[in-house]
Formats: sequence, structure tokens, C-alpha cells
Amino acid sequence: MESTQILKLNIQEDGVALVEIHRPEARNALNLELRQTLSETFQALNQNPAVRAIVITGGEKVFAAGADIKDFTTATTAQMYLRHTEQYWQSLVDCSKPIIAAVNGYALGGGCELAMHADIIIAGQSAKFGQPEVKLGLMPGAGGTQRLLRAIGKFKTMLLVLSGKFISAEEASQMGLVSEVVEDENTIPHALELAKTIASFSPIAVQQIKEVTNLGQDLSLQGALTLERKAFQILFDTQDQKEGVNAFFEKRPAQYTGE
Ligand code: DAK
Repeated sequence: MESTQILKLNIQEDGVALVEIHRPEARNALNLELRQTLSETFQALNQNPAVRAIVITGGEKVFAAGADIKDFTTATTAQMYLRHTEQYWQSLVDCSKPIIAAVNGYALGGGCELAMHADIIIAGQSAKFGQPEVKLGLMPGAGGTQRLLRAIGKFKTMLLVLSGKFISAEEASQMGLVSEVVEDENTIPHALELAKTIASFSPIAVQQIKEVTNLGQDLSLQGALTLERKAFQILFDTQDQKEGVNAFFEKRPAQYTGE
């Protein structure tokens, strides 16, 4: 396992990359260095053809307690603007490979926003989600108001962002913020297993599914359906599509090459 002080990266043989935030002394708070490292890591993983799916986690105890509040004590508007931290989050947005967040413990503020940059969220039963920025005289700044709105609707979003309350994994699941709730000790193994399954499929099909699903959220239904249909048609020009169909009739597992 390759390890820096604050981020661990393990690229497995099966095409799954495990990214682990590691700042236990600060509950994995996302300081500038961590966000920068996360951004560089996701750019590299996106460009690495051996990587077909990515799991991001904070480990067994905490996902991330948000931005590092120490960075806020004296910051001015101009300094916050000039940091342009949106560029770091953008690397996750631009990642064409599926991202699974494996959440144990707290996913708060920027931590909850980080989880929402994933495509699938697996939560341990004791996980807690929230956007407590309002308690600091702040508001969500990395997509919290907007991604929550799209995931769980206005009234649940308003409840979370205006009250700053924490919700359990089960509540988050019922709201549609979490894909699956599992036993705490199973969060990372389950996310890795799921990522392994996804990594075994055609990477072109997987990436098209991700792209169309994400883009479709912000399009009209008619535009999104057209986009879906075009992407579906494009897949017929891949060897993987022929391999998948042939393997079905030959009753054998498909071997996808990504071509
Ligand atoms: N930042 C810095 N340090 C933190 C931290 C954080 N977010 N969360 C915890 N820590 C530190 C604590 O200060 C403490 O340090 P020591 O006292 O030991 O030195 C250590 O971690 C352990 O914390 P606790 O003693 O509080 O541990 P507990 O288990 O009792 O409680 C907790 C865990 C996560 C419930 C609690 O620590 C907590 O409420 N933390 C703050 C959560 C929070 O308010 N998060 C929102 C932060 S604001 C932006 C985009 C996005 C954002 C900002 C900008 N731009 C586009 C510019 C995002 C903003 C946020 O996320």
C-alpha cells in the first residue's frame, strides 16, 4: 500500500482503487493539503487504464468531519475566493470512473459533500450524515444545498441545512442519500466487493452509464432520453458489447477488454 501522511492509496489487481483519508487526529477534516492530494489522486486514477472503479473511505471510524475549521478562523472573503477550492472538487466531478463512498462514522459538512461526489454511497449502520455549517455562521459551499436538493428534495434538504442536525444511516437511506446500509465492519469490504463487480464489466458501458445518469439530472426529460438513446447506440460499436452478448449465448463469463 502506497501511503502519504494523509491519504492512502491501494490499487488492487481487480481494477479497484481504494482511497483512504487518514487524518484521525482531526476526524479526517479536509484541510487544503488533503483536498489538493485528493484532487491529484483522482486525476491520476482517472487516467490510469488499470483502474475501473474507485472506493473512497475514511476508514473504520470516521468518513470526514468536514472542512478543517482551523482554515476558517481568520480567513477573509478575498482569501477564500482566491483559494479556488472548487478546482479540487472538480477532479472528482470529472472522474469518468464509478466512485463508491464507504462511509463509517461522521460524514459532516464537506465530508457529506465529499460522499455526495460519489456515485454510490454505502454506509455503516452507525454512520451519521449532516450539514452543520449553519452552526458556524456558515453555509454549505461544496454542493451541499444543491446536491442534497437533487438527491432528497427541498423539504428534507432544508431540514438538514437549516437545522444542522445529524441523521443516522437509516434515515439517510430512507431519504435517498444512501444507497445501502450495512453492518459497520462490512462497509469497506462491501464497497470493495461492489466495486469489483462493476470493475468486471465493460468500462465503456460503465462510464457511459455514469455520464448519462449524471448529465441527465440537469437536462429536460426529452433531452436526457435522447442522450441515453445515443449513448446506448454508441455501445454497439464496441468489442465489449459483442463480447457481452456472445458470452451470454455461450454460457460463459464475459471477458471485457475496454475496446
Ligand atoms: N476541523 C478541524 N478539526 C476538527 C474538525 C473539523 N471539521 N472536526 C473535529 N476536529 C478535531 C477537534 O477539534 C478535536 O481536536 P483536538 O481538540 O483533539 O485537538 C478532534 O478533531 C476530535 O474532535 P472531537 O473531540 O470534537 O470529537 P468527537 O468524537 O467528540 O466529535 C464531531 C466528533 C465530528 C461530531 C465533532 O468534532 C464535530 O462536530 N466537528 C465539527 C463538524 C463540523 O462542523 N463540520 C462542518 C465544517 S464546515 C468550501 C467548500 C466547503 C466547505 C468549506 C469551503 N469552499 C468551496 C470554499 C465545507 C465546510 C465545512 O465542512
